[in-house]
Amino acid sequence: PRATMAEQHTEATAPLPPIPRSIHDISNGDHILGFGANLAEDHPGYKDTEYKRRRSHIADLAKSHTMGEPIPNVEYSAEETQVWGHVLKALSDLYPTHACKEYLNSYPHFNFTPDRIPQLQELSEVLQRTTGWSVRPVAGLLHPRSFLNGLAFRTFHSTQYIRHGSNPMYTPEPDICHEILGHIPMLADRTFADLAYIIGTASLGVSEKEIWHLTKLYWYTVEFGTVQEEDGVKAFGAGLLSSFGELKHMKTGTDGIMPEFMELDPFAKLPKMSYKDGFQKKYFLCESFQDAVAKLQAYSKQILRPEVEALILEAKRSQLGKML
Ligand code: NLE
Ligand code: FE2
Repeated sequence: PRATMAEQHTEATAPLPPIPRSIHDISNGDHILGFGANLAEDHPGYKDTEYKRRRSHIADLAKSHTMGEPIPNVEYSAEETQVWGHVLKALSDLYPTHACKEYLNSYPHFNFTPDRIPQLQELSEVLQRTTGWSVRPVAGLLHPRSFLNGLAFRTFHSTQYIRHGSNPMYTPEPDICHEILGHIPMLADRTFADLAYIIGTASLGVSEKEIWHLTKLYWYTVEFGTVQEEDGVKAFGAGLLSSFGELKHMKTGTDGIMPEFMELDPFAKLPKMSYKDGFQKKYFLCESFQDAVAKLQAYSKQILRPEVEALILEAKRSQLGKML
């Protein structure tokens, strides 16, 4: 629906928010949208007091972290490690046929094993060496503006707790399995990392309405994107790559019903995202990452604030300076 005159008026006159200049201008603890330790009634861990205690301990660890310091280690229990091992084993059977080339290419760098949950600090170090990205721990689902803004500073906000053991093949919220198996290997790929960076820079200092559209673009690419390869549709979105149930659903459907695939048009109105009601009904299918990057860049050009453009140039120059 089109905005009413009153809404258009507010949108046009509301002052735009300040532009963060560094990752230190973005908080990882002030804007948690839930999924911290306060679990909703329909969460599988709602009645599990031990699970809730763990979540709040791990959330506190994340809040205690200062950017630039090493990320606190989490001593995962045997039970938690078992959940990870279970998820990893199930997914690694699907990856060769369901994951995109870039994922399969990066995956071996990480040496994931079922008997140990990797620590964010070591993963962040691998990313710094490959694409220059960093991981920052976060207590729960961050406000979209803070989260997207982080991408502009090549920083990925990551949860550290693990999903409840009662449903390891699908969880509606991000958890350590989702971050590590879904996002980390993709962020080690240059073109994909660029795609996330473009969404990030586009989000700096823009209106709420624009943040909402960018969140959807992020959702349909970084979280649930698919790409056409010679031998079929493959997943590159982290929400697919970390869920055995949804990854299978993408390829073969559920109860005889196949999901829909649509071409990505960043300028079009994007479908509603499903958060809690299970698998996505529509996936965006990209020709290639390069193509997706070009499309997102064209969109970003339209909304990028001039101050941000200057900031990007400055960042590029100082990077070049470091390399020379
Ligand atoms: N559904 C995903 C999983 O089970 O790993 C998590 C998605 C988070 C946006
Ligand atoms: Fe995610």
